[in-house]
Amino acid sequence: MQRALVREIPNTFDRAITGKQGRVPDVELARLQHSLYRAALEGNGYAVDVLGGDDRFPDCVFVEDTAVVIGDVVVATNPGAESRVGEVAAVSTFFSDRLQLASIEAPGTLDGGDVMTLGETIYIGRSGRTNREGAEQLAGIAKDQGLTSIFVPVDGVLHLKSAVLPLDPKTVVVTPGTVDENLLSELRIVYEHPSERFRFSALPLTSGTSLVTSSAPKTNTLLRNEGYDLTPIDVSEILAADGGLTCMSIMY
Ligand code: CIR
Repeated sequence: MQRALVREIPNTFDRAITGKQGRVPDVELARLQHSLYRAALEGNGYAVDVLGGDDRFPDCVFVEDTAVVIGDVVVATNPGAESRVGEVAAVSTFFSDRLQLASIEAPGTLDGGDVMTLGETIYIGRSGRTNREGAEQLAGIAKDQGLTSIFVPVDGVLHLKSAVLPLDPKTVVVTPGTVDENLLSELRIVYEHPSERFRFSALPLTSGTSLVTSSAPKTNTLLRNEGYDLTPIDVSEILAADGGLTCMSIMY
């Protein structure tokens, strides 16, 4: 059975890191939205494991950034934001008796939001959070698992997956002008609607539908017209903290 690890919203979520000046997430609404996200995963056949939130770490709900699963290996990251480094321990402990453990070591830094595995290729964003050493360490681990790495410089956005969202193993939705699209030449690109920049996020599920953000209705219509089955959900308070749909779970 497909499983997903999620982590609850801490009481301190209104102090999560955000580039959106003056927009403070509403903690209670975020909790409601998070519970609907969990229910959507369960409704689509996932067994959901839940770690408790930790008030010392306002961003801990964004569990994706703390570990990357590649085959039977889970790579504990070294997050690029100092305030998030302590989030990793609980996630590593969770996986320690389930998968083989590897880790990104300082001076390498890496956030899981910069990692996108499609088929036999792993795209690693080189962002403000993921430095060259971190990207190279992950590429080495991925190579041992038979995957080829492509480094993608990411500028002006938080993570690779803030701007490039997989929909299926061959297709990504891209926010125009954010990455060098030559690096994505193995993939088919669909563009986020220009009036919805950074409001689209997607999480393809094994049931065949993709969770998508209801805040990007024009992009969603475009994708439906291409035949994608979409399940829109409202995650306004998650977007307010610069999160999206991939970042709240680790599939394993
Ligand atoms: C941060 O700045 O680290 C959080 N406020 C948002 C992290 C989002 N993570 C992700 O999309 N993978």
